[in-house]
Amino acid sequence: MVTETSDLDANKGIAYRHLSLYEVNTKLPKAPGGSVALPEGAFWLLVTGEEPSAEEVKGMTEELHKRATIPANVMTTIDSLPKETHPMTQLSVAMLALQKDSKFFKKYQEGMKKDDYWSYALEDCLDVVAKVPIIAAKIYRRTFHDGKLPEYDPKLDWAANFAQMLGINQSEDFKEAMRLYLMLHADHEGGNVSAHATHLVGSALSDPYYAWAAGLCGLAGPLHGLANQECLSWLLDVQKQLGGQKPTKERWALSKMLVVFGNSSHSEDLMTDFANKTLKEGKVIPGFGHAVLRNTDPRYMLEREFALKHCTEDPLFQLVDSCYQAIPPVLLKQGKVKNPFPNVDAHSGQLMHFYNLKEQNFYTVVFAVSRTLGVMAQYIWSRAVSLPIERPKSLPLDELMILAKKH
Ligand code: NMX
Ligand code: MLT
Repeated sequence: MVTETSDLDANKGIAYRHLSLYEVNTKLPKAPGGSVALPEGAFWLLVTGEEPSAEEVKGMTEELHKRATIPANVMTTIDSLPKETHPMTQLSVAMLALQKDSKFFKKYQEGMKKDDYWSYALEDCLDVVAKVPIIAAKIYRRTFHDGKLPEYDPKLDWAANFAQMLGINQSEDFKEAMRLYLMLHADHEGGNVSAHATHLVGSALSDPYYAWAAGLCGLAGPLHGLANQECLSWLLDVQKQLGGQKPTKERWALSKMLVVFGNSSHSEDLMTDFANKTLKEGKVIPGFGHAVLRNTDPRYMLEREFALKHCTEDPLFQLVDSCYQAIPPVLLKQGKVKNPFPNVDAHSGQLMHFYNLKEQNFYTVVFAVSRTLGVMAQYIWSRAVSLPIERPKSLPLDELMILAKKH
């Protein structure tokens, strides 16, 4: 596949336009007083290939504010869904409801020239990026709270406004955690399930709304975006096994020492037991392993660094930290996993939970808000360089066997 926006190295992790996530986080403009790169700056980088100035990021934020309106019929469509509908389903439905206003679709019907595809794709993609956090907040408020949606605040940046619209935590720290989260989940090259699905559907010249609705359905799978929800449930189950007792500092220190020093009493370690039990039940340990990465995910490491600054006392962070030490040896021992190390989903849930975003069913929607940046940047480029319809040849098994024998 050809993907302009980012490239995943098995050991070093994702690079946005050849900049590692650490470089992105250091070099790109921050919110006043903040220390985390603004996600709309990452979007600028992904789309243009150039590092934006503070002025350019401010311009991008303002551009998104101008487009941040949701037609009443889309809100009504969301409200017509039963509240217990999974938030990812609500988001996919909302994306299709927004499609009515696609500029790409309209222009195509009017006979748009091929050379103009990219510019109407850009229009739609900016609209989608601007609207998705409001839709996500709306889904959150109606599903888990009183349905009242806090006012949109155009004085805030894209991520901070999303954080405040969730209506659960107005602290600067939560806004900063949200900026980090949305910056680092933005893109993971073209082959991951949601980006690939978006690309595939877009290659039929379905507009960005149709394409991202397809991608969202892929992101909703437990081996992909849903893993952060699953991972937090898994961690909370471990916590429950502790008998509801708050783990003492000493307990965690001991647990880490046992692992670090390769103590043979591993099997007594709760995490190890729990991990083994999960494997015996034929399940995967969510948040560990990766189809491409062969090392700890740098997104995990950036979230860990943030947590070390902001929430080392959180029992759930201590649990995540113990898993970081305890689970790779269990997976290595099992012998079939190509990458026993944690991916980003092993940490994200803890951060959200710490800032009072505790409804796990919503976590994949937060991932989706961020990933909108990457898949939309990819869509613009796919139309700009006229990538063809994606239509791989398939073969029945017997023909493949014949081919294999020939080689
Ligand atoms: N726990 C248990 N078994 C695992 C795990 C894990 N975390 N990861 C891989 N395996 C198994 C895998 O199921 C396969 O088993 P089998 O041969 O019986 O089919 C075997 O190890 C080899 O798999 P790999 O080649 O290492 O991994 P693959 O590329 O097939 O899958 C994932 C990659 C990410 C789907 C897999 O590692 C996994 O299921 N991880 C847990 C779910 C998860 O964290 N997903 C999130 C990915 C990141 N994201 O944000 O989307
Ligand atoms: C992602 O961020 O999309 C995941 O790590 C999955 C992948 O890259 O395959």
